[in-house]
Parts: sequence; structure tokens; C-alpha cells
Amino acid sequence: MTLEHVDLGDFARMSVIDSHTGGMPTRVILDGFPKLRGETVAERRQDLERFESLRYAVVGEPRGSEPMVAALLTPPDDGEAAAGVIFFDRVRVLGMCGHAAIGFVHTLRVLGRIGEGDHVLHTAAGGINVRCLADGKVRLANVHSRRLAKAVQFRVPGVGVVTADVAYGGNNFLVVTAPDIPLCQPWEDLTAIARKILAKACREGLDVDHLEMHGSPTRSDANARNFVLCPSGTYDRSPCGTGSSAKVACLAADGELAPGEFWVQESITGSVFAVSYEWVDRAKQVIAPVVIGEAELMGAGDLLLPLEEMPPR
Ligand code: PYC
Repeated sequence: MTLEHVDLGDFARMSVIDSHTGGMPTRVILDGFPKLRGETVAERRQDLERFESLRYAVVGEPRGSEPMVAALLTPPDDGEAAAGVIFFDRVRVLGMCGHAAIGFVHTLRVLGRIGEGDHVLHTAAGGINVRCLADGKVRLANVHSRRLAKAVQFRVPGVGVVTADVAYGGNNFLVVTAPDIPLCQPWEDLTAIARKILAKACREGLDVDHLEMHGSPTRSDANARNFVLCPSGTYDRSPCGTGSSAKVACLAADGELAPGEFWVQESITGSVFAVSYEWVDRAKQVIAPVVIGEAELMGAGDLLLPLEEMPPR
């Protein structure tokens, strides 16, 4: 028997496809999400704020998981873009999300909705150019990124004096440069340290919602390994597209990576993104980052959500 023959009158169905990008899950919502108000992706992103419990029901446990990010398919602002997309995790709506954008593009390609080559997507953070590469990878021209502050310092009890840059790569990152926190520790310990540092940074008045720490890579093809803490309190299993863009903005500002050169960023789970950049405005240290990564489909189906839990249309 399949669900086609079962009376599901008490449930709303949401059609989804799950993938992971370097270990980090993405749930593309194709159909069944309540219609959002607004003419543009940015307006609909604002409207999504009112659906807090539904957002949690879609990506949080038990239907989802702690790190899962949703990519909600929505109409683009105009006919030049292939699709619009709004990202959210179980605690907030995100402006941009690199791993989920790669998962979204891969999913649309597998569904035959887009083909090999270049496409534009509309996100709440602006239009982004994506390319479906012949080898199955996705090339993402991320939003313009830049370092916002260099070497800010503050003391964190139990950690010591922390030195960090603040950089934007689609989200605002605290890029920790000291002390050197060994990444070989269990993820629970890294998460606890990262939460302490991020919380203190916010109390210090820094406008940051993600944190990244770097160490030596374990792979011979990578430049560095990172540990990224997301606003939901969990860590990124992928190298983090927006975090890698923020890191590359810092490297560019310090003259440590030339335009067009690739920085291979390894994640805490061993997956990699290749990231490069071109200058947009050298004086203001604004870069246009490019992130190349790959996603794999994991499942497809319908979520069932009790109708009484669905917000009125
Ligand atoms: O890949 O940009 C990213 C990301 C942000 C939060 C989780 N992944």
C-alpha cells in the first residue's frame, strides 16, 4: 500500500527533496508551503518571519535535524532568473546560505528544471549567478563580501584574550585568529568553546551571527580546515559557503590570496569547497567570491503536517 490510497485529510502535505552538501543537509521545499505575501523574494522573506513554528516543524526534529537548512522554492522577481529561493534553519530565516544554495541548484538540475550552464537565482540577499558544471559540481558566485573589522580583541572567560576579524560573506562572521584552538577536539568541545566566544562577541556589541575558527588541514589538497558555528547553535558540517567567502575576504584584504587563486577550504568533517575571488572595489576591500562545491541527493517525498498546526492561509 502507498500513501496514495490512505485518507490523509487531517494532514497538509509538503513536497520536499533532501540533499547534503559536504555533509550539511538541505531540504528543498517544492510545494505545499503556505503562500507567502509579497511581490519580491525579499518581501516574502519578511513574511516568512510569521511562520516560526512551521519553519521549525519543517527542518527541526523529528522531521528534520539540528543542522538542516530549508531552501524554499519561490517565484523570482523577474523572468531573467531561473528561480527564487529563501533559506531558513530551525531558528531563523537566513539572508544567504552557500551550502544550501549548492544543494538547491543540484536539486533543480536533477529535476530537469535547469540544465548545465549559467543561471540566476533570486535570494533575499540579492541575485546570485550559479553555474551547473559538467562534472556535477556547482559554481556559486556568492554575494559581494568584505572584511568589516580587523583584529578586534576581547576576553572570554575560560578561553583568554580572543583576536578576531569581522567579515561579511552573506552572513556576518567572527573569524577567530587567536588563540589557536586545536580542531582535533571532539565537536562537542569545539561547539562549547565557539558558543562562549560568539556569545561574548555579541555582548561586546559586535554584529555577528556566525563564528569560524581555522587550523591546519588534514587533506593534502586543502589550505585550511575550519569549524563553523551557526546561529542555531550547531556546527556546519560543510566548509560553509558564506563563511569561506568571509575568510577569503580577509585573506584578500591582507594580500594573502591573489584574485583568481583558489583557496581550498576543508570542513570539520573533511569535505571541501574551492573558493576564489575577484576585486569589486579594492579600496573598500569588497570582493566577488566564487564557491565551488558538490551536493548529493538523499531522499524525496512528502512531509505530513497536522492541519491544526498549519497557519491559516
Ligand atoms: O554554507 O553558507 C553556508 C552556511 C551557512 C550556515 C550553514 N551553512
